[in-house]
Amino acid sequence: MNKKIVTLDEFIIKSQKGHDDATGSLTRLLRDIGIASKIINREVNKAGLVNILGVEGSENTTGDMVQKLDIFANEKIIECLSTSGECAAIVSEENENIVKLPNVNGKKAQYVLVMDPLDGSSNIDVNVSVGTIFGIYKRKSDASGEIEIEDCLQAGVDLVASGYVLYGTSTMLVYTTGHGVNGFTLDPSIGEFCLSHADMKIPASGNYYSVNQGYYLKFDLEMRRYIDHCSDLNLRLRYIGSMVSDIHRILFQGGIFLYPNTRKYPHGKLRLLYECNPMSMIVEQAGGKAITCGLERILAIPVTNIHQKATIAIGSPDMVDEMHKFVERYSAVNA
Ligand code: P6P
Repeated sequence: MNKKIVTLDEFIIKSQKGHDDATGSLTRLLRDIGIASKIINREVNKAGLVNILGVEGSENTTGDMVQKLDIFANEKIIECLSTSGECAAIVSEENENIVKLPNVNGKKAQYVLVMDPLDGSSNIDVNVSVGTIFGIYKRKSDASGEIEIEDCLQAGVDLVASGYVLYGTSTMLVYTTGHGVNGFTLDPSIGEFCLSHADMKIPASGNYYSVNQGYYLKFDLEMRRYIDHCSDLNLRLRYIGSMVSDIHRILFQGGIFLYPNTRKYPHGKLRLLYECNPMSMIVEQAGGKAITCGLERILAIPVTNIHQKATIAIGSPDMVDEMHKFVERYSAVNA
C-alpha cells in the first residue's frame, strides 16, 4: 500500500502544534520560503535553455531583461517574504546592507531571515547542482519598532530555524527548527515538497572528505597533515564547489567538509551568518559537528559583521573530532 504523502505545508503545521507558544508566524514564514524555492527551482531547471530564451542581460520574449539567476533568486525570496509580513528584515549574500521589509497590515514582524539565495551559482552554467541556504532568527528588539543591527548580529546558537534547498537531480528542501532534521523532495507532478527523509541522522564517520585540493599547498601545516591522513585512509575526495551539495552528500553518507584559511582567504571564504551557521545548525541537529579550523564551535562564534567570514570543518562527529586532534597536535608543533 502506498505510504501517505506528507507535504511540507502539512509537516510544518503539524510541527507547530508541538509548540504552545507557536502563533503560526514561523509556520507562515517557512511556507513562504517553500513557495519561493519552487519558483526558483522552475527557473534553475530551465537555465540551460537561457540561450534559447535569451542570454542573461539580454531582453527575453516579453521584453524583460534576463536576470542572473542568483539575483532572480534573491529578489524572488524577498518578494515572497514581503507578502505575509512575518519577516522584518533580510540579510542576503546579494545585498551589502540589511533589507528592511515593508510592514504588512500593521503586523509586528517577529523574525529576521539570513540567506544565500543561490549558493554556488557559477555552477549553473555547467549544469552542476546549486542551493539556497537560509536561517531564521527571532528579532531581539521590540517588534513595534524599527529593526536594529543587533537583530541581525546573532550567533548561530540563537537560530530558530535553518535549512537549505538543493537544486540537483531532484530538488530537496532540508530544514530544522531545533527538533531534528527532515528532508522533503519536490514532486513536480503535484508541485509539492513531500517528506522523503524523516529525522535525518549523519553517520558517525564516513568515506568522504571534501576540500579544494587545489589550495593544499596554501593551507596551514596542521590542515595539510589532516588532509594527508584522509588520503592515507583511502577516503574518497569529493568536491563539487557548491557548499550545499558537498555538505548534503556528507549529511547522507558521512564525511567531512573543510574550507580552511589560505593566503587569499586568511579568515576563510565562507560567510558565517548565512552559510556556515545555518548549515552547522542542520548538521549538529543531525548529530554532527561544525567547528572552525581554529577549533571554535561555529554556532558559538559572536557575529560582529553581517558578511563576516569563517573557516569551517563540518560533518561526521568522529571525523571532526579526529581533525580537531590533528590541529591540536600539529599547531603545537607549529607554535
Ligand atoms: P572555491 C561557491 O562559490 C562557494 O561560495 C561555496 O558554495 C563553495 O563551497 C565555495 O564557494 C567554493 O569555493 O574557492 O573552492 O571555488
